[in-house]
Amino acid sequence: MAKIVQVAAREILDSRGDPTVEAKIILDNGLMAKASVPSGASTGVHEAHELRDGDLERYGGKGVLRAIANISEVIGPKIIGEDITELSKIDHLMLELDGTANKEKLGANAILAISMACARAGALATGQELYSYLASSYGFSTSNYRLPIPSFNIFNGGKHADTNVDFQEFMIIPLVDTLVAEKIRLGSEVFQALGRLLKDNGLDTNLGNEGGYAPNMPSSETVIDFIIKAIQIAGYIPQGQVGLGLDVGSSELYDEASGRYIFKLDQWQLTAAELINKYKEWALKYPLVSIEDGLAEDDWDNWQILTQELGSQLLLIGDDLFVTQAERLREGVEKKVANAILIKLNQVGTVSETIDCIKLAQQSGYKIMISHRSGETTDDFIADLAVAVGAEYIKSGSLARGERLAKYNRLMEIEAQLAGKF
Ligand code: 2PG
Ligand code: MG
Repeated sequence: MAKIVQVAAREILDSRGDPTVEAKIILDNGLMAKASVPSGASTGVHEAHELRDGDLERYGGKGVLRAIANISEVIGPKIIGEDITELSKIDHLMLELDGTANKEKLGANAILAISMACARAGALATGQELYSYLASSYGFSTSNYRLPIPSFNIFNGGKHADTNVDFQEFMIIPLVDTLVAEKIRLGSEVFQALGRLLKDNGLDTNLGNEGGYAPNMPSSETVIDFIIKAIQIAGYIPQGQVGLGLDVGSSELYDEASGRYIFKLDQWQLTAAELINKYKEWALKYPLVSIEDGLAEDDWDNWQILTQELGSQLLLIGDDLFVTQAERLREGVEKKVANAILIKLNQVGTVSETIDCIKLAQQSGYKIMISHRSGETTDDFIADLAVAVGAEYIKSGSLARGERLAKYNRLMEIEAQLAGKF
């Protein structure tokens, strides 16, 4: 089998113009694969460590030259000569080299770039598509692929926009049982309708970090009202054909001192119990399907109550809560907290650990939503990952901006390939 002969890395820029890591693996058969890693804005405190230079002379301290050096000087020499199909072993070697609990020595950005590039190189070396290679390498079905339902973030707020909207993401979720390409068409048509509607109402149609519209708004509820109207204008039926998803990003809104969730725009200062009541009210009033990070990352007790109250009705997705780490998820399963998990490769830092977490979630009956980050590259790895593991959902932002569409376009490519059409 092919062996690694060369490992390289460089600093590239992500969709916010901040530096990030791209890695390259060259094999002894001459094949080459690359991968690049994303970066979050509303990061959970329990995420793996993203190594940045801190040298204020370059990129305001956000450079990643130390992570790059760790790849060429530390990781490279260790993995050169390894069989490329031994992905778990390579990931394990990097964990050993790092030796810390949260990858702060080498950086999760350095480790993940190599982990992903190795997966890609392995797929090339074995003549497979990445989704099929990931599925077979990690023991998932390679005959019954399921394409994930996209959750499109068409309105951006919170840390992803410099506006007055506190909720981070307002998503539309196609509920019709059809091709992924048709779900993407639906998403695009609603997105375009929302743009026209905002414009007709004198509102700004500039885009936020994830490609959704990001105007200032009179209240959080008016955002939902506009979206529902856009669904109808585009010719679809809210609830019947399209549901709504929210990422509250509530860890960012939680005030430690008062124990309250502060929503400035709506002038709410809510206890967890009051916020849960708000969600219950909205679940009755709106075609709500999912709430992500409805409560803060360490508010386990209230998460339990939220799950008891709404878990049978809604997808309650843990993002900052679980940070794609099996340990945190295990605690959640024991405490009966949430019923779905957001999966972000860079929250944990290797492909193998990501897959371990996905397997634990699946065994525990949790639904999977594979996710991008707010700072992205055009790398479309997560589309293949979602198909490989049979994830129920994927989110990759809106229906605009190349780095968001790279993932949706790849999903459509996979769908066409599986149908023998491309
Ligand atoms: C989230 C993500 C992606 P960020 O909170 O779910 O949408 O945002 O990458 O900023 O953490
Ligand atoms: Mg989130």
